Amino acid sequence: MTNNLEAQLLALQQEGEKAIAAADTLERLEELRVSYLGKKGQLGALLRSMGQMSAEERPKIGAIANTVKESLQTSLDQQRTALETAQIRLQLEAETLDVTMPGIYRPQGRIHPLNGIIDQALDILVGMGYTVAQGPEMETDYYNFEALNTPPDHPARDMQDTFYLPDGNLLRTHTSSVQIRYMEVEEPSIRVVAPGRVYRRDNVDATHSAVFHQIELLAIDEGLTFTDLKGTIKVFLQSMFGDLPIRFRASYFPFTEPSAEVDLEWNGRWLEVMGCGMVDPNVLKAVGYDPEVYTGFAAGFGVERFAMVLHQIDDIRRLYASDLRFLQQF
Ligand code: 2NM
Repeated sequence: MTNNLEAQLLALQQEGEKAIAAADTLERLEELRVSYLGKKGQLGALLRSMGQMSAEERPKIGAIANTVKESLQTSLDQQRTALETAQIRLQLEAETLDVTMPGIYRPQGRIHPLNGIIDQALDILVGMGYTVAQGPEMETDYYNFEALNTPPDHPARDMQDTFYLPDGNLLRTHTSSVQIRYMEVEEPSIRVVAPGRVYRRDNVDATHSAVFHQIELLAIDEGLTFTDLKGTIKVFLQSMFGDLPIRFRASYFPFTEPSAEVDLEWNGRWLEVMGCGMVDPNVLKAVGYDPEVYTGFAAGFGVERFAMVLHQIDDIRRLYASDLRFLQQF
């Protein structure tokens, strides 16, 4: 009886230690603990049969049972530590970060000088209450010329000759066409600024490009005068170029009367930087405004010219060449 129980206990220990050593997950290890040492486990089941033993056998078997229990518990603890260590090692290997690896080179981007000028000008004008408007680069003859007091036989069409498309449409020569579209859908008072790409049939050289950028501003209201035009342009140019002298020189545009060129004194020379004028009554009539009630002023300038003056760029073509050695200077 005693020998049998003793043999069973030792067999349980052997079998248990083998199973524990073979356990490859913490879950499996916990199953084994419950199976051998748990309340309803195999060791407990064997000990319950001690009840039938004699008084002198009991302590001996009890001592053996304790050894078995401690031995199994030690094996469980060791295997748990081994499994946990292995798990941490795997995790560390998977999450390795090599801080000595070379970085990925990402060149620093920059705002193109033309976009820089556009941003700056729009910031100033929006600050003065103007709304930014855009329109199509492909236009009808009406929006680019007719509505701007420039009928088909007008001599100004030569000066601004453009690219005509097979369907009779054309590439806009100024963003005034955007102003016409804006006035058609809005009522005074109007404060609008139209930046955008424009086209001229020009021979390309250091100061001319067939495609360039313009910003035009327009104000329509009751009682606007040439004085309002002068004040607006003075504030705008001084915000762009600093507090420099400016002068107005009489000029001509089909869509304004009177018209003027604005010169800026820059490095001791008078430099022509803008065109402007009071909106011609014919333009107001074309968009359905009563010229007896409303007056307005408009002005426009070339973005490339501003960029060339402000950044001392000698050739307009540099602005389109996408040469990083040039662009990285700004
Ligand atoms: C300029 C010069 C003078 C102008 C006129 C208009 C409109 F639509 F109201 F008639 N918009 N822009 C204008 C007038 C533009 O640029 C040199």
